[in-house]
Parts: sequence; C-alpha cells; structure tokens
Amino acid sequence: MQLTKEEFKKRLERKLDNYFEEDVKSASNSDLYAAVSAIVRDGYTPQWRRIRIAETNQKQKQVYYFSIEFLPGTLLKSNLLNLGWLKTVREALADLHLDLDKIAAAEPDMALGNGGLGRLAAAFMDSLASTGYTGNGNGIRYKYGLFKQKFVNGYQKELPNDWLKKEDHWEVRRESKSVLVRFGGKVNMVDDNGWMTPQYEGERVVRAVPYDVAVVGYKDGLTNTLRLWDAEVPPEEELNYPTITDRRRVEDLTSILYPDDSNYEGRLLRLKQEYFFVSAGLQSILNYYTKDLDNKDLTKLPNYVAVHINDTHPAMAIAELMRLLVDEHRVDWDTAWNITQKVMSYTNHTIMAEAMEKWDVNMMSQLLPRIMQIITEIDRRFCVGLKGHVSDDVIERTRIIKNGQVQMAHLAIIGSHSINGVAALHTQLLETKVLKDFYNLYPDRFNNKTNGITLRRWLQIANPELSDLLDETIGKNWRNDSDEMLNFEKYYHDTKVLHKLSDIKLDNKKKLAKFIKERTGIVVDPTAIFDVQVKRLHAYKRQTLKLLHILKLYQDLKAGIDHPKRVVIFGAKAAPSYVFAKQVIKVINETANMINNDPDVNDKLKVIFLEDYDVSLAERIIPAADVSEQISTTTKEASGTSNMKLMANGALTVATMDGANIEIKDAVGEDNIFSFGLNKDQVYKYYAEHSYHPREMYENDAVMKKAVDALIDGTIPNCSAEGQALFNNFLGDNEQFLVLADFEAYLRAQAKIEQTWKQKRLWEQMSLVNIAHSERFDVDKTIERYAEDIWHLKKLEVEKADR
Ligand code: NBX
Repeated sequence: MQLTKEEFKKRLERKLDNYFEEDVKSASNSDLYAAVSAIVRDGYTPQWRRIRIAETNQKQKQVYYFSIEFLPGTLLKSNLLNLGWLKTVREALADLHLDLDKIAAAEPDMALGNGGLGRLAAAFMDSLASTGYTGNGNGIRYKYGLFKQKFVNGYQKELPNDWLKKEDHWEVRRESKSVLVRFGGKVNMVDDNGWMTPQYEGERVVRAVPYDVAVVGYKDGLTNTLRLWDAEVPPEEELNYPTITDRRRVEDLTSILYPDDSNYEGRLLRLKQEYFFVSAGLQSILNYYTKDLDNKDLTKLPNYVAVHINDTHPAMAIAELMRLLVDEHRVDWDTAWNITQKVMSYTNHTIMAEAMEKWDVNMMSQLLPRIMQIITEIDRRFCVGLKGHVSDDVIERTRIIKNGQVQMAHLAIIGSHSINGVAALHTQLLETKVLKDFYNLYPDRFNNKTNGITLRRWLQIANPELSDLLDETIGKNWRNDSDEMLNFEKYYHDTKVLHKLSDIKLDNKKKLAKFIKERTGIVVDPTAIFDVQVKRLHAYKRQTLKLLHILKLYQDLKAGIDHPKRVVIFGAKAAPSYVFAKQVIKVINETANMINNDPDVNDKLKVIFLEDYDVSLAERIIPAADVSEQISTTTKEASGTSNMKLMANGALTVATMDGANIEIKDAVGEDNIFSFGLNKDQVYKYYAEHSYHPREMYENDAVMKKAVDALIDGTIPNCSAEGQALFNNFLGDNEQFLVLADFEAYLRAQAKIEQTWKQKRLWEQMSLVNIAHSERFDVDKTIERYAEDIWHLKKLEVEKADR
C-alpha cells in the first residue's frame, strides 16, 4: 500500500500528539522533524526485519564494508525518496502550510567522515541496498563528527560537532549483539591439548556495543544495515574501571573522528579505534556465521562473507581474522590464511606517500601484542615464500615490517585477493609506480573500480527542478535506470529545453545567492558565472591556483580590463594541524574581503568562502554551479567525486587530466570540458629530473609575477605572514604541486570559459551534454562491478516491499 497524503497527515497528527502533545500548528520544526522521521522509521522497520530473516534463510553471500568513516549527511529526505514517499510527504506538508525543506533542516548532518573517502562509503551503502545486494557497513559511532568550521578574522577555527546532542532518530542500539575487545597486557602461548593457545595477562577489556542504522534502498531495494560501534565499560568489568577518569578513557575511544584527510598523524588513540571496530565487526560476523547460520565449517566462510577494507585503516582485519580463526576456532594457519585471503579485498584511495599508513612496531606490540605476533608471522611467511623466487631487494621493498614499522598497505595487499584503485589513471599509477613490485608479484589481484556518486541525492533531492525537466523530456525512467539519461542529449538543438535548463540554473543560483546573503551579508549577482571549488583544502588540490587566477582577474579589473561577472565560491575544511592549508584559507579570506569591498571592482568579481562545507552545504552549492574547478596536480587526485556531482548538475568542468577527470572528458568529449595543464609524463619528468625551477617561470612571465607578487607587496591586507608563506612555497624548487607550471595554461582555459560564457546557447548545450553523460558515474554501476568482480554477490530474492 502506498502512503497517501491523508494517511500521512493522520500519522503526523498522532505522532505529534503522542510525542510532544503538540499539533501541526504549534509544533516546532524540530518536533516536526522527530515526528516525520518516526513515520519514516515505521515505514521501513517491518521490511528491515523481513530482509534480515530472508538473508538468514537464503544464506546468500553478504559483503561487509569496513570503513573508519561514513559520511551520509542527512537521512530524512533520502529515506523519503527511497521509500517512494518524498513527493507525497512534501505535498501533504504543503497542504498543512508546512515546508519539508525547513523541517528537514532540523536534522544534523551525520558527518562521520572527512571527505571523499567517507562519502564514497555512504554512497556504497545506499547503492548496495538500492541494487538489491545484502551489504553491511561496519564503522565507528563517533560521539563528535567532523569538526564545525568557523572563520575568525579569516582564520579557520574548529569547534566540536556534537551531532548526537539531540539524539539520533535513525540508530537502534542492539545491546544483545555486543562483543568484547581486548587491549594491552601480555600474551603467553601455552599448549592446550596440542594447540598453542594465547593466555592473556593484565589486558583491558572494552565492550563494543553496536548501533544499527537502516540503509533504505531505492524503490524496491533492500533495507540493509550500517553497524556503528560504541565503546563502553563491560558490566562484568566495572571493578576494573573504578574512577570516572578510567571510564572516560574507554568512552574516549569512540569519541572523535580524526580530522585528518591525508596527513597521517600517529596517535595511539587512532590505532585503538582501528582495532576496536575491526575486531568488533569480525566477531559479530563470525557470531552470525556460526550461530545464526549455524555453520561450523569455517573453510566455507568465503562462500558467505566478503570483507572489504576501505583504505588501510581497517587493514588489521586481516590479522584479526587470522587470530579469530587460529586462536578461537582452532583452524590451522594455512587453512586460515587461505580463508582470509579469499574473504578480504582492499581499495586504495591515494598515492600520496605521507598518507600511506605506518605504525610503530613498539606501539603495536604494547597495545595489541597478539596482533603484532600474527603480523610478524604473516611477514615471516611472506618473506620465506618469496625467497629464491624474486630478488632480496624486492622482498625488502614489499615486506610488511620494515625499519620498526608496520606498513599497513603491504598488509592489506598481501592478505587480500583484490586490490583496486578508484579511477583508471590512479589504478594505472598503482600498477606501474607506487605498487609496482606488488603488481609484478600478483598482477591478477589488481583491478580498477572508478568511483561513482549517488545520483539520487545529487539530482532528485538536491536539484528537483532539473529532475522534473528530465522527466518532461526523456520520461521518468531515468530515475530507475540512469542509462536513459543519455537520451537527454537528443535535446541538444531544442531551444525550449535549453532555455529551461538555463532558467533552472538561474533559479538555483538565486536560491544560493539568498543563502550567501543570509550567511555572509554579501550580495552576489545570480547572473554572474558561479565558479565553484568545493573539496578538502589540500596543497595538491591547488585552491592556490584558483587564488592566483582571482588575483589576476582583480588586477585586470583594477586596470580597466573587462571580464564577465564572476562569483568564485569555495567550500573547504583544512585538517587542524595542516599549517599550509590553514594559511591558504587565511589568504583566500583576506583576498575575498579586499575584493568584495573594493568599489572599483563593483560586482564584477566576488569571492565567497562559505564556512563549514559539509554534505548539506554541498546540496545547496552544487546545483547552482556553472563552473566546476578540478585542478589538482596531475597524478595526485586519485579520483575526485565532486567533479561527478557538479557535472551531473550541469556545471562545466575546468580540469587537469587527473583522476576521474580523464573519464569525464572521455564521456563528454573534448569539446565539452575545459582541460588544461601538465600531463602525467611531464609531471613525472619534473620529479625525476629535478627540473622544476618556478623562479625562472616567475621572472619570465610578467602576468604571473604580478599575481604572485600580490601575496607579498601589501596588496592583500592583514595576511603578510601567510602571503609570504604562500609566496615562498610557490617559488621553491621543491614545490611538489607545480602550481606555477600550470598557471599560464590555467589562464588560457579560463579565458576560453569566458568566451564560451558569452555564447549562451553553446554553454547550455555543453551543460546538457554533461548532465546526460553523468550517468556513467552512477554509483549503482560502480557497485555492480564490485559485486561481480570482487565480492561475487548475488541479489537477494525478496517479495516487493509493502510500504
Ligand atoms: O578518496 C579521497 C581521494 O582523495 C579522492 O580522490 C577520492 O575520490 C576519494 C574516494 O575514493 N581520499 C580521501 O578522502 N581520504 C581521506 O579522507 C582520508 C582520511 C583519513 C586518512 C587518510 C585519508 N588518514
């Protein structure tokens, strides 16, 4: 039975009355949010239970996606959409003079992730449920999500993100599924009836309690589970935690998400977090397998279970599964290793050396003595196995333990049957450069899986007007089958459709302009080019290149050289300890201040750096973008995903040939993207020959010199130290990100953007092509490839949901 408007209104009244003794007239948005989300919960709960039963009965293979980050954003509208209720509920609320968007805004973002990696994990959850695969998420229920960003005098300040303060309406505590996780102490191996068994002494025991969040699939999809673990003192251990400080130490384990998107910080707490959720997750999988499925034969585990390791943070799963199999279930080492390799698969998300995780052997031995023993044994056998087959150098380069450190990527590769990169170029670089030795050892394990995005969220939720236009032109079935979006290209010469497209964009830009006015007090002209760069702040992503372009535009305008009106919009958080990234934020903010208040510039150029970029803010910015800035140093951005979201919303991409930008170019064709900059061979040539001398470029290019000098000649007020830091960085021979090397090409690409902007029809046509071809990056397609090539899953057979 589909929900009707009348039925919804009845349920709403009842909930408001029961929960708050309020009615629709008196209830606050936050009360209304609680009531609507309760109705949604009632909508999926019966199916959630039914599916769990079906899974157990059908004993289908399931995937468990282990990720230290999940970044779903808000869930109300996406659950409504996936239940097929969004339109009905929106209209029913409107009948009651209520606005769904305002009610939904009362939901705090579930920001248990930093950026692309965490968002991808959330997208995969949605997609597994939507495509009909039983996939479970396994992660941490952080009490504080990614920090809230504030600007104070142009500097980034970080505030705690207390997202659970008002209670989360989606999670269900499942105390009966709790497990125990052990840390520290000593381990002695003793002979127990011929089996060497560990005996622990003086270890600390922590209780892992799961909180399950339903992942509601789209339309006739499944309802899967995202399981997030919380750390508590075990009731039977209370005497061992007598003081509040002792207890707090346990609770601290799941207290904060590390705000560290690439620069790796070696912290004991982080190591504890990694082991905690990995051990809890694997224990609960084995409990399910041996008890619920009543399966005693662990050699069959790979027929029922796939565990995916999202980046190296959960790589200890390999050692922990070995521990559980060998120590707890008494499986012999070789058999256990065989099982483990068949179960595990691993995705790499970066080639940046500093983001490759390594742990100190001493630290690991103290915190996780048995795990360290097992990793040592895996390493020993790996070396012994290769001895005589490959050179000793190769063994030295590929082994897990080196120079007193555990190389987590090596552990992940050696213990998995599949290793994938996240875009074609990235995978190619893994195979030929970064992980070349491993590729030579295990060529069959390597494969590419280009990332994807939840088109449902980025079109149907974030851009309903564009979605309606697609309905009107190509019919509604694109909502179920994204291939059909390609038909939109047939409207390339349709003036009416092109006009509509431009009206929709203008409308979205007006909404964003209003939001910008509310947030910053700055008025921007919605008819200007909205030029958007939204992503974490990182030197390799080169927000700095955009900054230099802004300075150049400013200097032109001051000198009377005209340009089309432009509003540059940034959204970006910097890791709190990342000094350079924070200096960039300060300089951009001061530059913005200077330009936005300069009457000479009038409203020809505005620079808006919106605070606290998160999924909800992305949903406002992305539909309003004309230009998508994807300007990383070629080879450095593994894939990127904001590039895909922006293209789906009709923005035109200015891009280096990096990560998935290359595949975007393949999809839309050269004429529908502004590509520029060094190619990968040129980048590697600079590195290999140490031939990058930016000072020469700067001295020989007057335009570049003028823009760069603005950083230090007092042009930009209030940031002389930070300006100097950027200046020094750009001109250093060891500047890795080659900002100045791409400057001129970038200006040319921007000049082309300006010319194209003046040809309104052409711009709309290019935009239309981009929208049509974004189907290629539908995450459901990515998931189908993981399911088939890596996890070997079949779809679960369930009766159609009765919602
Ligand atoms: O993963 C990102 C890459 O930079 C993107 O190119 C890619 O599209 C995306 C999804 O594959 N990596 C990323 O977001 N990394 C992290 O957030 C991260 C977090 C903690 C950490 C290291 C990296 N210690």
